[in-house]
Amino acid sequence: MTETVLVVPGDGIGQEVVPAAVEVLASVVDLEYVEAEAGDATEAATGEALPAETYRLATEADATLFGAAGETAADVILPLREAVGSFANLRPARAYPGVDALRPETDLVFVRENTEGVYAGIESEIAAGVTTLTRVVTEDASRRIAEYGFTYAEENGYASVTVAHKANVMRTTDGLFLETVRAVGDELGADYDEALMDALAMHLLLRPEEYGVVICPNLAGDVLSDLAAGLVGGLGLLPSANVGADNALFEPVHGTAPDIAGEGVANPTAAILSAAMLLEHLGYGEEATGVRRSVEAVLADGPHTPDLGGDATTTDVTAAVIDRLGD
Ligand code: GGG
Repeated sequence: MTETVLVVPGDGIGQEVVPAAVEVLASVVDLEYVEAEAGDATEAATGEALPAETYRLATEADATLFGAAGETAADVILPLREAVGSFANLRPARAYPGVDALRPETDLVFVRENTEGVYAGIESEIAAGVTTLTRVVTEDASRRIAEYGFTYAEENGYASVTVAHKANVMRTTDGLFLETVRAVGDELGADYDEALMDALAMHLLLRPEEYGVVICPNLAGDVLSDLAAGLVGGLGLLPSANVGADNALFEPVHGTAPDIAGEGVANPTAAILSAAMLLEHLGYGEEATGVRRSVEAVLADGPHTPDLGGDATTTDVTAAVIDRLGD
């Protein structure tokens, strides 16, 4: 049976890097693609950022490849993650030979809680000039992300696991998160450290080699992974998987990059590496490894887009990745 992949490029450079990733996918496996709309431009044209049809297609597809959303991110990405039943957002951040990195020793994977925290979407204006936000943390979601994070570290050979939190200030919500992650760690006999997320930001910058898997609440995972992108050469390099029980959505960590959108010079690496994660999810492990190796070869030898100091276009880099698949 040919698996169906829903393709949602979204806005800005999503329109450039997602077709590039699909081109790479199409050159390694035979999949069926269904394209759907979402994002700022869709809202401007139809009044809805995420049409019901796009949501439905995401629930039915075997996997979704998403690009980026700008101002409508909360109306698009959060429901799409929910459509695939995602509870974990996996964001690997590693340095590559050939890419000028602030910290070449970086090899991190953020395992980010993907359903609640301050991204639960409960905000109000309770009076003129006074706004509130409700931070949701449940034992169930904390347990689920902890089990996923510890298991991921074990299965992927990461010796270091760190639990990021701010339980000294958000005593009730992060208190429950930390207590639950501790309980799971103890049940699994896992070895792990705990770190206050603000101090962790500094330590990741100074000594990333001391860290491996970082289990974190939703907002912390979003922020710390962007920090890690800065350690390895930029957001153009970070893929991600939004993992559910049996469905998943894959997207580059970067957003729409309006400053370069439409110029044809966006780095497709993050989207292509997200496509490699999608291949793995669909059971094409060998093909996923082939795509990763090819991306690594191109990062090592070029061509490079301007964010990595080169003058290549998105099309040049994509063609080079496809060309090196046979190496
Ligand atoms: N492809 C990622 C994207 O569109 N990022 C924009 C953004 O605001 N993301 C928030 C999140 O990942 O939770």
